[in-house]
Amino acid sequence: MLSLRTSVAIVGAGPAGLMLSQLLSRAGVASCVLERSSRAHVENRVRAGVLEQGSVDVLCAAGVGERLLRERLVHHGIELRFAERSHRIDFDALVPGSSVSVYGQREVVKDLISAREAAGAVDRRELLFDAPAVSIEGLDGPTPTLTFTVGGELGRVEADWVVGCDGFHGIARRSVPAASQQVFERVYPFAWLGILAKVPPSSRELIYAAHERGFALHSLRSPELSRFYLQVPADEDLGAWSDERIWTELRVRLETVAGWQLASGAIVERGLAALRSFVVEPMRHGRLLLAGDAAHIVPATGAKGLNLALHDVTLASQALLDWYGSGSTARLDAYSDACLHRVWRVQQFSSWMTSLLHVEPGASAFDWRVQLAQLDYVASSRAASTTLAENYVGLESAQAAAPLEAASARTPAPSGVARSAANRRK
Ligand code: RFL
Ligand code: PHB
Repeated sequence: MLSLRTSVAIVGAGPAGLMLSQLLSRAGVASCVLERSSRAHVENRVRAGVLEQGSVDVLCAAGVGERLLRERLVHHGIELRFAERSHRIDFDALVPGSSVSVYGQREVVKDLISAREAAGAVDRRELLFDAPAVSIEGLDGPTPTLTFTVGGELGRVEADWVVGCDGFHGIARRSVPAASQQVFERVYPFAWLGILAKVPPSSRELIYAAHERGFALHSLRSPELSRFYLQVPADEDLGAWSDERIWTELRVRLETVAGWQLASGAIVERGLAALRSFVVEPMRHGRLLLAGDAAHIVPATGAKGLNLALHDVTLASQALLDWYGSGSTARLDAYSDACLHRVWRVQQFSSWMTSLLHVEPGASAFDWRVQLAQLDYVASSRAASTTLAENYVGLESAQAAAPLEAASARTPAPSGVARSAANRRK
């Protein structure tokens, strides 16, 4: 049996787990990350694409921003397309100075793994791939223990703290008795078929299109790579979608504005993703913290999951560093509430964006007219456009960009990050 001892044992090397280990390591706290899949698998998963400025800032502060700042595409707006109309949500005009960055989650993960590797984490067995955690014990005592397998061998890690960053299907959340958790969930009756295509984007900004046949999204990855999504039924068979059928359906839903044409190209990756809203409360149990998709899922329409995961681990690292620095448990005690405050705000925005843009199966002609009226309101009212813009760019960005004279009238910042920054200034 392989026996390891560390300060913080982290389950999962997605963006949450990797970022937490990076933040702890830069502050001199040791961690051990166990990842079920291979490094190649983790580095090649195609997922999120949109980073809030707050996420860019934390990645830069963690020393992994160099390639991000060089290669990201900075976007100052998105396009809403519906009823043969196109409407731009102009972030700059609505939330002065705000923007989002288009940079693939796969690149964020590669950057984090490179940084951990350069710091010697792989050589020192502080980052293990192909090492699924199989059980977590002793959460109520001072030395929780993780059991895992690697290369057919059994291993154990003893730690002071365990952080479950193992996504929706991981074991961390399940290692807590069901009676100690409250679960809130909504599963949507539709899914997304996503493709990555070798074709220059047909638009400079993301296009969110509501169409009677279902939602479509034109996103981007680079000047040569485009990302697209189509709303499909929840039980859709990917095999039923030939390349030709995908491009035809994208054209039907996106080419609704006079003169605009969609360029097609080779599809290099495709997959189906369920849409789900999920929250588990609380996000801490004794010596276990949950972070990212292990604790909450938002439907991808609002582009928020990765941003929320980075926010959680920023708070988790601050709380753990306080504990290692001064023994204070104040931020550990506040961790769950501080995360959940933002999680519920983002749940509200993401489910609102989803209902605004998708067609519910069985929706009537009346429902569709009401949906179009709501889209028309979002497009024509500055207040409604601003609501969308400030949620999309991230609430902190919106508050940071607000005029100074409004600052004193502002209610206290809702997130734990903002709160803890204020505490430090006192
Ligand atoms: P992850 O990325 O799921 O990583 C969890 C890791 O844990 C590992 N694991 C285990 N390891 C060891 N032992 C075990 N027993 C384990 N069980 C699981 C897994 O192998 C995995 O490596 O969770 P994390 O780190 O919390 O990150 C969350 C994000 O991945 C997720 O929220 C985003 O991808 C969501 N998302 C988007 N978020 C955005 O902010 N902006 C977007 O534009 C955006 N677009 C998207 C998205 C998610 C999508 N899909 C596929 C669900 C678009 C899509 C289509
Ligand atoms: C993506 O590029 O993968 C993406 C962009 C915006 C979303 C969801 C996914 O809302």
